[in-house]
Amino acid sequence: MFKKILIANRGEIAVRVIRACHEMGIAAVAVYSDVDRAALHVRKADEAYPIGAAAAAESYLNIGKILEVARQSGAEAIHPGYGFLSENARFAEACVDAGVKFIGPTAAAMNAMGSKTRARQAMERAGVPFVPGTSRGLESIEEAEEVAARIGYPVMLKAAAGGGGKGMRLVPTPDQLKSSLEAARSEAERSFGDSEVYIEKAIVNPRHIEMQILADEHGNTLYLGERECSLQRRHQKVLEEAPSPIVDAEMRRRMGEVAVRVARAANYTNAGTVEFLVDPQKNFYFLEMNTRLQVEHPVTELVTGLDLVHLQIRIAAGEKLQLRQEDVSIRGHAMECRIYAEDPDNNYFPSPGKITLLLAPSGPGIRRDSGMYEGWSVPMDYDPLLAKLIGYGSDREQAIARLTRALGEYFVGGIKTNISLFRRILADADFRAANLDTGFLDRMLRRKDDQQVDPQAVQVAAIAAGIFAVLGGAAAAAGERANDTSAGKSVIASNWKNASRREALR
Ligand code: MV4
Repeated sequence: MFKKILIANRGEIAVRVIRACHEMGIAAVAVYSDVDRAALHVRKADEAYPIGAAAAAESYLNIGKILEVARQSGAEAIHPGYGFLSENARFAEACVDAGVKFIGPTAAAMNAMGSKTRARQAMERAGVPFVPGTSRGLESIEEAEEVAARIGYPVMLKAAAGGGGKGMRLVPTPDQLKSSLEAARSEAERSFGDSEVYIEKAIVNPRHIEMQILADEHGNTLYLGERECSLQRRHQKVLEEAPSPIVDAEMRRRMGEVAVRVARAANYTNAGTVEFLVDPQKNFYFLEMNTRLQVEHPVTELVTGLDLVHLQIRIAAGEKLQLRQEDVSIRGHAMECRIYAEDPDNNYFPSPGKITLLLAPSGPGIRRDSGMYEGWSVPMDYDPLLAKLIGYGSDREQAIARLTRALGEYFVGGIKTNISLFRRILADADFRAANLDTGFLDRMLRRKDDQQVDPQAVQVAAIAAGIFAVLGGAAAAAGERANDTSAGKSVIASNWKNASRREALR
């Protein structure tokens, strides 16, 4: 087993991996950019090294710098977390060249999945079901018209180098095909430097369900059940759960076996995720494979009782999986809320700043994977994910009840967060009935009646204003500073202002 691992990441996922290292008796090496000197992952690691300026290209994407720290610190392996270098085949290759074990799949497996058309060709050979369409780039508008007419509208144009929704275009009718193809091509060229575009039949109102897989370096490949990830906005997942409310044991076995076939076809090792689109009739189609540990891995951990990061490290160290498929079982229900530093009243725009007060929930059935602490300032340079709050229960209802209770306990002062969004989602009748698809959140956010204020909330606000008026007034009378925590700064309280506020509340 490794004695020391470098974590080439930041935030909650770096903390998550450091925890696994410590549980396994492994020393953890952190790297940090200029703005992350005081970040939580730096504090929790056994050693920490600066790697450059805030811009990710200078630090967390800087392959040379990170390998230099690995050499200097004597780390034998690197865990990339998610994002940053986690799916970069050149980095995986550079690790091999530097004699450091990359905790993840090989560069070859990443490359096999990197091009969507190449992945489709491989899956065609492996007999994996995918959405009807082409498995190579479109040569001409005539070809596009011919294929679209054969598979039927609506169709979807996708960039071969894309993924995660970038460079994708929905074409509802034939008259829009030509302009959409031109637009998709130029967007693909601009975003990926590769104008290859292919065509698929569009699935209307699909669910997004993904299967976790795990493969050791001795030919053993397992599936660990699915995650329902349909609640997303602008291709950003917001809430995930396991198991999917629509997947029964038989469908899980079929999806799992397909996912294992996908992984085997790519000679895949370590942890990976096979994404499926599921239509309203529960037909499922291979979409793409994510060659990393995912943000939402905790829901799988809670329902399987397995620690995915421990298993990743063991696999990378060359151990054989001690687990057989029949040992994997799903128990209970787990649900994850992604807590972002963003402003619900300003179209969920990022809201960096100093965390002035932090009251964190815990208690039965609650797991919190967090990268923040009170007094820390959220930098504006990275993804605004602050923490993940995960609820677990014996069934979906209990998981929702515990999560709702925990969200009520959560208070993050000084910055705006999307915590209130989850209270709305968890209270939604369609959500509770598990009527979900990838359009759910947009529909919920557009609904007017949902946005009307709760009369009780108005009373609570009035009471809070009253308390502020009295306490703020007292502070002003004593010539002290009153804390205006909502703006994250101190203000001199004005006796005049306080007097008029008290008047207004009479
Ligand atoms: C689709 C689709 C419908 N039909 N493909 C979006 C992300 C990218 N990885 C694939 N995506 C989609 N591909 C066909 N043939 C609908 C989506 C899609 C989607 C997929 C998963 C999760 C959320 C989504 C939101 C909008 C569209």
